[in-house]
Amino acid sequence: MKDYVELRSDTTTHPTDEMREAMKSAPVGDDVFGEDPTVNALEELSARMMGKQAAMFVPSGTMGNISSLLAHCKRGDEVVMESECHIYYYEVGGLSALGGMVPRLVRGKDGLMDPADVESAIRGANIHYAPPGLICVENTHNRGGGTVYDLDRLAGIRDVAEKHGLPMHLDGARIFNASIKLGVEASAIARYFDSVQFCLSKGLSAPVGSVVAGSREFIAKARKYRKMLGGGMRQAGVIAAAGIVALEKMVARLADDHRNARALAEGLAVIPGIEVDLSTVETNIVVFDVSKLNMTSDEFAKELWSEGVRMTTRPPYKLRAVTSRMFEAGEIPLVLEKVAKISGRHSN
Ligand code: TLP
Repeated sequence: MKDYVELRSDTTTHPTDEMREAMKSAPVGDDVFGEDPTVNALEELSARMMGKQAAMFVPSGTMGNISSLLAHCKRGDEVVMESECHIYYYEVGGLSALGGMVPRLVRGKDGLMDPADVESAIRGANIHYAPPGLICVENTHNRGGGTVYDLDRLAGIRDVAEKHGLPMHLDGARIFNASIKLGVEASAIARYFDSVQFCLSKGLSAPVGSVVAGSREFIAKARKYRKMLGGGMRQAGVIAAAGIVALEKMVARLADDHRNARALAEGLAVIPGIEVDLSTVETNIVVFDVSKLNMTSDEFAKELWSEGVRMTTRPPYKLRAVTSRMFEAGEIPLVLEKVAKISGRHSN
């Protein structure tokens, strides 16, 4: 019996029994010497699934993104990205603090950038300007509400990148949610990018880890930065083993999370005082607004917590619920009941 309903993040997923078994028996070696057979197997599998030449296992999505940015850009380069993307919003300013890069922000619609806006953000050779070095895209877009770029839009951004001779990096922390939503392989999304970072530790349920994929030359460069950042791991096969199970066994089930998110969002949308933009609920993230109840997100989340339901806040007035293996369809009525109870308490 669970003590509470977990909707804070898909990062809370525990490893499956099969992952724990695989971790127990994984052959290992020193990965800094390139000698861990399980890490090597995970990297080969990842490269294949992304349609790239090579891949690198990293401890976190944040390290995957910063190693990639460092490998693409030099100090003073401008990086074009969406104004609420994770790299800008939640990665401690690493691109500027560690890499001397300048974010050039493009406002998207629910996190999705228009190719024309990306093009307008790329600045020319004027002596005053920081030179553009990279275009970053986040798919699915976390703060946008798990929204998905369709392939035409990605192709449009790729055309812009090619016209201006810029590489493209994908923060594909949830690329498999996007691929399930679009009904395509992850490689069909990754093909528009020079580098891709994706997380094993979110909906795919591995306990730790992300992967960066790209050309052999790019990955060799990124490995150097991973080492600089302290991410050179040793017998990492014990965690990579769970990553292999994640990729082989856990992708298709993300559709369950999407179904649960949709049902949850539709239920929330009819509760008085709760506002949900159902058009953004494409994958496993539901964002809703409580401002009509004259409550802040922190106040609402605190009451919800004491009712046994955990969500994260999007201050000042929004909350985020993320569905994952830690949440079951059978819990939806309970969540709706608790939200309705708080809404009833604060409606007048
Ligand atoms: N996102 C986490 C928090 O950091 C907000 C979450 O709960 O959603 N890119 C994207 C799009 C992400 O959503 C995240 C994690 C990362 C990168 C970073 O991954 P980690 O947490 O492994 O460094």
